[in-house]
Amino acid sequence: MGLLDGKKALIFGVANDHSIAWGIAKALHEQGAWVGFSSIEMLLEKRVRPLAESLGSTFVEPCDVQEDADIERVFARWQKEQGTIDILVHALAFARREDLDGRFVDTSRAGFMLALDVSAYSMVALARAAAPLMPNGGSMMTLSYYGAEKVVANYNVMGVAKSALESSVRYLAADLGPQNIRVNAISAGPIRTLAASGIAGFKTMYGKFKDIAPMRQSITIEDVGGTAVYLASDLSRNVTGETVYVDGGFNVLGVPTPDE
Ligand code: NAD
Ligand code: 0WE
Repeated sequence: MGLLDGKKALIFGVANDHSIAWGIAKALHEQGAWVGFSSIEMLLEKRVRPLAESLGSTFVEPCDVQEDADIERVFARWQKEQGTIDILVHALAFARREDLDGRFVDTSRAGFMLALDVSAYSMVALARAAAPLMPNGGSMMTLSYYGAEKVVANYNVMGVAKSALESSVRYLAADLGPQNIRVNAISAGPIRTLAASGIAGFKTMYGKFKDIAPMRQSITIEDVGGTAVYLASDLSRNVTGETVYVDGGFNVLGVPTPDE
């Protein structure tokens, strides 16, 4: 008996077994959901297909979220093979590396547009494509980060993109609520994933996080998976438009008091 027995989930953003999307996929599957995957083509055969197969899934479809035709193809295949969707997971982001360093004021027009297109608009596009496949309602979720609301050194244009993403979640929730579709964001604390590796300042921030966050431990993809199960399941009925923090309480701190 799982919390998600009989439900079908489509998950965007698995790059490897460190991905937050993978932590969510495992958790949803553990509760009885059937899971399908979409990722950028490059990663598909080597990384994503073996992971999908380990959960008994054959739905693995490439998609660059900057391409409308790609998005259309993924949902067309899903409709043909699975019919409906119960759970949509958006766990992807991208900004130019040079924009995650130095001063935000130096962000170029092209860099700003790229970050907002991939990291925020794509949620709107996926929600619009998924909603017609949710005739009996559903749950959509995306991943955000604290840099959306407060300045985090070097997060720069990604912070602006996450602000737009969290705001988009509220507007999507208002639009889709009447169709019994809920839309929420999970704001996760720092996790060592591919997207976090080699980023200026991530390592130091990641190291300090454990000493400062109220729960005094690092955040794992399994932690995020637990909240994803809650948001995907009926336990969170009537919860929509929210940003739920999985950050060990970091965001509630004003003046942190680390241990001696
Ligand atoms: P990850 O590298 O495992 O996943 C990022 C994914 O984005 C990859 O699968 C990548 O292929 C995909 N992607 C990038 N551009 C794309 C495009 N044009 N089309 C389709 N897919 C594209 O890293 P992650 O940390 O698991 O990131 C997942 C989400 O979690 C992101 O939204 C990220 O901002 C968010 N997040 C991460 C952390 C962290 O510390 N790692 C914290 C909070 C939120
Ligand atoms: O959202 C993110 C990272 C998203 C991301 C990562 C990369 C790395 C490679 C977006 N675009 C790119 N582009 C690349 O070329 N996080 C929440 C993780 C993260 O990134 C930071 C952080 C944290 C935390 C960047 C600066 C400071 C803190």
